[in-house]
Amino acid sequence: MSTLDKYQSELIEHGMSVGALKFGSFVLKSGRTSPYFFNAGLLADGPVLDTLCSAYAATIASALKSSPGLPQFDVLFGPAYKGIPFAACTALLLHRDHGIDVGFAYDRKEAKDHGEGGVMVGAPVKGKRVLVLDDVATAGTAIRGAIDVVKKEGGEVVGAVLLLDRQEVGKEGKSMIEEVEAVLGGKGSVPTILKMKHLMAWLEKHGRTEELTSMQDYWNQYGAKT
Ligand code: OMP
Repeated sequence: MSTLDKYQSELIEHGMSVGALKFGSFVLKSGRTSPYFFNAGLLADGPVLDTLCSAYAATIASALKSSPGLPQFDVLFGPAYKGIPFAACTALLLHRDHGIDVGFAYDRKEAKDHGEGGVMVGAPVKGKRVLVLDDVATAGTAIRGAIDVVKKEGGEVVGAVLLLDRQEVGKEGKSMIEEVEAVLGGKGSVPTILKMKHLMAWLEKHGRTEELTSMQDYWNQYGAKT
């Protein structure tokens, strides 16, 4: 069982207190029926944004120092809609708490056909090294979509940072995280704040046996075994 850092427990507990992390039965985008769901859109007050974006910033800062880890980057890209406030707050905290100064950018879901036009807002990504910041990844479809948006705009995606890696099988039948790392900078290019195993460790620590058993069953079916 994974060990939990204090900030990971805080994020899990804060997520549960605002209803963002729920246990039950949920049909996912991939069609899988999951015993839990993390709706990052509900991480929407000052204290929880502080907990979350401090964790994103610390995860990025630590991955930049690790080997294999994240290469240097110029722009943090938060895909619409949920990624937008998270990328903005994380860019601020990277500057304030870690002395790392980067731009931030996001896309529009519908391209603007007047004024400056286009789908991108914020720091230009063309010719820049970009780190994609996303919330939850299951089969990897959403994160790949975000990577494609940046590439189409001429940015070089050097890595991605996730709130939650659900540690599941990806679109190619391998571990989702390995599949995404393979299209980016290889091992270490997709650091994450939480993994499914951290949620299971939390459930075990708090004696929530029934939920833990459902999680284990789900992992046996869809978990990445590599
Ligand atoms: P994939 O595109 O399969 O990786 O699923 C990730 C997306 O599914 C996220 O961007 C969310 O839209 C949604 N999702 C969650 O937000 N939380 C979950 O716990 C699970 C999913 C999901 O549907 O898999």
